[in-house]
Amino acid sequence: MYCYQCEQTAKGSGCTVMGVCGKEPTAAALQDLLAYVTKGISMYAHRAAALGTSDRQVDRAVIEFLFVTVTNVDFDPERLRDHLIDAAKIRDLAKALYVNACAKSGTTPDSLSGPTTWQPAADLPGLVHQGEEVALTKRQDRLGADVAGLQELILYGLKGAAAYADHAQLLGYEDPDVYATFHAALNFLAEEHTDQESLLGWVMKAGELNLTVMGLLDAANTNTYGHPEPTTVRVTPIRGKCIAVSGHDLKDLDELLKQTEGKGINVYTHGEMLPCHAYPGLKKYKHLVGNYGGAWQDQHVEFEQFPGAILMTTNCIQKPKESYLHRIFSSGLVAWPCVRHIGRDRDFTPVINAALAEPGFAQDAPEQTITVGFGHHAVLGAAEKIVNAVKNKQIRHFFLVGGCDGAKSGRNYYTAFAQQVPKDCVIMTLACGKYRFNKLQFGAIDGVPRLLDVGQCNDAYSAIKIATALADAFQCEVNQLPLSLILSWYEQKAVAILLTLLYLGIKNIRLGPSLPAFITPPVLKLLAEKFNIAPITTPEADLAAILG
Ligand code: FSO
Ligand code: SF4
Repeated sequence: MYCYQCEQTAKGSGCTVMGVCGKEPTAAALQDLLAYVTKGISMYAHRAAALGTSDRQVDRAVIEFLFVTVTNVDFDPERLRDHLIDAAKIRDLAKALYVNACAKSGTTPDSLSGPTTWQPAADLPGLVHQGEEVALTKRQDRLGADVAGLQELILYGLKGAAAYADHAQLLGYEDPDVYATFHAALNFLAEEHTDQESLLGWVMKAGELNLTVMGLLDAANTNTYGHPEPTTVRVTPIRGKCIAVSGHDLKDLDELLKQTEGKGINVYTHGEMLPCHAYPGLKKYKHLVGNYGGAWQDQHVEFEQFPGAILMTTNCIQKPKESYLHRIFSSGLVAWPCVRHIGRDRDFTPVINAALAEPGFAQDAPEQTITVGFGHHAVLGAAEKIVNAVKNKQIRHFFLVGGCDGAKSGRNYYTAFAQQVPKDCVIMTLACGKYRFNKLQFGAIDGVPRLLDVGQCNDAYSAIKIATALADAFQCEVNQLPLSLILSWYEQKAVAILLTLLYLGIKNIRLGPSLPAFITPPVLKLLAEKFNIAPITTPEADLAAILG
């Protein structure tokens, strides 16, 4: 196997024997094959779209197949095999769509090769072999590391955007143009273009696509559950039976809350579910009692100690320990061998029964709370106050300290950075990286909290809206605002967000804890020249450089 798509990749260069995330070579090969075949589906769908026809089943499947291959989503060879069998059927559907559209328009279908001609092997070892044949290393040998790295940069951006598109789709929000752009991008990758200019062009287009997708998801979330509002969340347990819900899927949480109502079970958010407490449509449930634990990488310890059932709705799942294997469940596209899966009907009865069979928390812990819910609607509602505070020099600078968390020790940087931000500066944060400092006390500046939790990683859209509105208020460019972005990345959703920021022309981003292995030195040089993107150094040096 060879995989370098996430930040924790082995030795900072690539996982070869086994994924640091727990991905085994079998699953890695099947994921490589799924990504390859998905490109083939899009080759047909892209051509069909050019002739004015599309198929929602094809569109949605492409999004799902990409999401399946995101880090920490699907580790189960059996489930991956099922996806591949589906992929062959979807590919045939896409082909028929294209051939029929050609017949209608009187054109001759292109004769396509590569991933369009794939036929699934009869068994799992055969599929694994097919996956090995299309491994990234083969492309690196054929096209060189720089070109392959740029292709992967685009692919990872698409994977991240697909995760967000899938969440929006689950709430009924779709956009045919978005699907068409996914197909066009995957077709571009399938055709293996090698010229740097067109590759960089698609890097930017992937960022633009993700911006549209995040906007769609923002509309989906806020139209379905209302605009997040500043909300106090309990972060210590209370007595009683319990379920912890992790991941990013609001609909799963909503359905679980409906099904647990009146059952004497307290529901806790975990990880990226924390911002859900701020949505009127979710906070209305009295038994959504609080947030449990920290970021995803602490789950081995925290899930072991949690005296109830656990539901993983999206990434990031880690190999469950024996001690809680009987009470952890997956839903959506998440899969781990031996972990019980909740189907598309969202019948959470097994989760509820597992929670009732566990002891629950024996007593209330002393109450501690934090405040969440500073999405664009809430922050822009206070825009005048914020703008005045800047004009009066009460607020000197804004920092967006956000992104993913992870296990690397270098991630302490983000805690130290937040702690060292001067008292006349405001910190906005989002995604799971915030657990490094979101329980510290930051106080307020004239009623404006110094720590504003904007939401999940997908709520980077909110941060962009806030920055753009501030730039409008000050009649300047976003790059001229007293705003600095200090980002932490882990998986491909963070890559998608980074590409969106680059597409928007945002400069001077500081990125850590390490730089992506798939960005080769020549490409990094290019990005550094164009966007002045730089690795984090030390909180002291970075703060001094930013604030002068
Ligand atoms: Fe974190 Fe995991 Fe939200 Fe990621 S839980 S690391 S960027 O999947 O998605 O921030
Ligand atoms: Fe390694 Fe990350 Fe790939 Fe997992 S997803 S195999 S940790 S590079």
